[in-house]
Amino acid sequence: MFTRAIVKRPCRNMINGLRKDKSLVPDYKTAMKQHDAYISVLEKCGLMVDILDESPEFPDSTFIEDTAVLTPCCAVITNPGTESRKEEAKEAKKALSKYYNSIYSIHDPGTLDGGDIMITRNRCYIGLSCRTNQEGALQLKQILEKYSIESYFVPVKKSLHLKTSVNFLDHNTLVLTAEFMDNPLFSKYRKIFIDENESYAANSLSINGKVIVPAGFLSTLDRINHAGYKTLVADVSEYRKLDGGLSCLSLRF
Ligand code: CIR
Repeated sequence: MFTRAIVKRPCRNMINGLRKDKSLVPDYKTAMKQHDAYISVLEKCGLMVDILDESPEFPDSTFIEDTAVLTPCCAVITNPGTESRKEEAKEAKKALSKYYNSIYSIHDPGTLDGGDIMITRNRCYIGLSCRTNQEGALQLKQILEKYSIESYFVPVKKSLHLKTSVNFLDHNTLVLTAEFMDNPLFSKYRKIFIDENESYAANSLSINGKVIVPAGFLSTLDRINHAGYKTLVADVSEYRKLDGGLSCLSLRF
């Protein structure tokens, strides 16, 4: 069970955020409305939400998931794998020190983004991506070993992050795209396959028995409902323009 979440307000400077497709420009006002609605959905899942103020100097800082990895036993502050985002992690440390006694950090030459970390009941899958390198993954593995959490490294070739394309729901189930469908590391899970044209919805977010699905992906919504989950929908179209999904907008613990 999760009881809390931390989110961070987007800033007007989000239009300068990192993204693959520079022709897509988020609308700040719409993004703010979507952020309010996202917070309400987290509250509907039973979470108390801390809201951090915007940081205009960091256009991508609303994607707070990338700055920390949270487990019931400890928090790990990341070392984001892109220069413009490194400083964001400092604020995460401050915000989490209220709630965690054991806080670790990933250090250079290791880099790691929270979007590459998928935690199931007692396992941690670490995506080796353009943001998370082998050294960062090894540092996290060593920290989590102290808490009997086993780590598995997953090469990520097509997606920005691991959780762009695979996410853990309760009941031993993954939602995933073709990129990971046949990966032997995931063979023991029940799988909900996400079609290529809805691949963005592989970043659906499971919280306390409910699954939040991004708005506009009806086939995925149907499949998750059919698999027996209660679903909620949140529109995050403006964050999608910056290659961010539902999970990146919060830290949950
Ligand atoms: C970035 O490229 O870092 C941001 N524009 C998007 C980060 C998305 N984060 C995530 O998927 N965990």
